Amino acid sequence: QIQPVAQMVNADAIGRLLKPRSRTAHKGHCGKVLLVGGDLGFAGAIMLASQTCARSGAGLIKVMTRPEHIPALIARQPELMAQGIESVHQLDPWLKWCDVIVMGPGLGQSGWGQQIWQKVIHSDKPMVLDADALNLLAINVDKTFMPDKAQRNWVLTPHPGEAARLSGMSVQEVENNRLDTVVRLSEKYQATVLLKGAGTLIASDGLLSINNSGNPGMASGGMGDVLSGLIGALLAQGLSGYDAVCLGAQVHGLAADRLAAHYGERGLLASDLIDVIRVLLNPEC
Ligand code: NPW
Ligand code: AMP
Ligand code: MG
Repeated sequence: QIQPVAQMVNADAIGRLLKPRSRTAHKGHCGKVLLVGGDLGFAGAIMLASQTCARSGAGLIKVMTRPEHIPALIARQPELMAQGIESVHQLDPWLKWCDVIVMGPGLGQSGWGQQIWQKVIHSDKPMVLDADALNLLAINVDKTFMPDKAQRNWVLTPHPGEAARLSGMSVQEVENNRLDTVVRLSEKYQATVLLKGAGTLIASDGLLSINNSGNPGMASGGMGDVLSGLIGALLAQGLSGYDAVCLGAQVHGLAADRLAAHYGERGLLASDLIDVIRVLLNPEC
């Protein structure tokens, strides 16, 4: 099979894909995002995704997580509408309300996470699936659930470990066949797929890109959670899955590159990226 030729994503994508807001914009026009995740022990993952989503320009953000995390979440970012999930039925009105869903950061794979996953995965809204939402997809997809083609406005953002679970290969096999893996996953799930790591690859319906930004300072916990919130915000602002993922990967890596240039790679934290992402998404400043 002939592989498509990979295009390079570069910083030109920012000005090309992000248009200035209309003078009459209001919060309802800038995208409503529902973020779901954060099992016990993983509050930070859903916080990072939600905060990044807010700083990346989404108009309204609803975060649904473990009830225990709500006070910390609101204390850190009061603009978020945060609610604890005690019953999956609480998700119903918000699944209708939102324009875009981000599911997975810190979701876990316990009964709590599994029940939520089973509910949310049937939504027909554009959806970023990351972290445990991918692990649960890998477990469930062949047995119980495969969405209709028409529903597949999905973005999958696996690291090589998650890609290995999704494809039934070892991590080493994924790393030795990165290009082939990302294309196959995109075909298998009829989705836009971003395969993380140095030289992040993005595949979608015959399109293939490689991202040139980012550095080894990003090898620290929470970086992927920031990326999922960023991509969710870009989707909510009207970008296609492929554009949102290419732009998101570029900006995510560029933010890390700017910080590494000032402070070095060692000790770079995912939360450091958030304010820099905001600056990069406003190139007129
Ligand atoms: P190895 O053996 O280490 O080389 P998991 P996770 C492999 C949440 N988080 N290249 C790795 O391989 C997430 O959102 C919460 C190659 C190992 O086999 C998830 O919900 C945080 N291999 C949950 O934790 C901050 C790679 O994959 C496996 C690879 C679990 O997510 C952290 C490890 O991956 C985290 O985001 C790479 N680049 N990356 C918080 N503050 O709340 C990974 N592997 O088992 O999917 O664990 O990614 O930490
Ligand atoms: P996750 O493993 O989900 O936390 O995601 C890690 C994020 O950091 C992904 O976007 C990776 O592409 C990025 N990343 C990690 N290590 C590197 C590296 N050495 N070079 C470039 N990007 C990296
Ligand atoms: Mg991750």
